[in-house]
Amino acid sequence: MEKVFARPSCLKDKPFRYCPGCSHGVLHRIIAETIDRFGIRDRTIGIAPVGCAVFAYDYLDIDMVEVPHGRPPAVATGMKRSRPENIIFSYQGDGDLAAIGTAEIVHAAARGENITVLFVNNGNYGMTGGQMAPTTLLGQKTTTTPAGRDVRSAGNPIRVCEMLATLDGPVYIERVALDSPKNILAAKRAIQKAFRYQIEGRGFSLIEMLSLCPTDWGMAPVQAVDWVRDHMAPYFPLGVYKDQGSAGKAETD
Ligand SMILES: Cc1ncc(C[n+]2csc(CCOP(=O)(O)OP(=O)(O)O)c2C)c(N)n1
Repeated sequence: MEKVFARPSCLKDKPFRYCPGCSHGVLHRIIAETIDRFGIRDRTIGIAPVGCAVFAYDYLDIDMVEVPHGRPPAVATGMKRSRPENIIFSYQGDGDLAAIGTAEIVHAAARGENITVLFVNNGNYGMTGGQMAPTTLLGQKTTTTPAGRDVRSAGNPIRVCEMLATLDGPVYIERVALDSPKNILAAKRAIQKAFRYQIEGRGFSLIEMLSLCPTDWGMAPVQAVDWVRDHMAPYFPLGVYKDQGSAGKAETD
């Protein structure tokens, strides 16, 4: 009998502790499948800061480093420069990457470091109970914006892909969503491409993933799927913002 499906070798055989409908488990699987696909398990190092990403070490059976809030691009820079044979990816939430770590991501992108950044945009600070993040939508209720985010006091949400795509440093920037099987497959192709570009030495890649956080959004998972499609994606359009390596071969599922 032909085997058509198997657990990725670097995904541990244990249940995820994430909330129902959370996107982190989906992303963990995609990362594990990508590492298996390229046969890079022995030389891949993941970097996770605080935030729900901190649990990734518990599921991905690879070398993982935990770093302070917002600092993954700085740590990734040092690791990649000192050990260029390793494949280095960061796994960052929107509070991490777009608030406390804004300086680090902007400068790592501007320098064009040969690293892969996986950016989980779930519209809030998930781990600490759903506070406003830079990506919280106008009008969106969070624990720190109980009446909805107000532009007069909290400013506008930040579109990270669009902002970083203005820099000369990055090679590849794409925004995807983890809200449907079709979009998850597209996310997998984007992540594979970003890893391939690093393996080929092309430079800095960032994949932003619109992700579900039903618990902190106060929604059922099915409502959260609708929220991503109807509210997040119109403000954060999916698509490729920069791809300077597209002459390479296309990814397959
Ligand atoms: C320097 C520092 N400041 C604040 C915190 C508290 N803290 C822990 S997780 C977190 C928010 C993480 O949100 P995000 O990066 O969006 O990730 P998510 O949990 O939503 O996946 C904060 C503020 C901390 N651990 N360290």
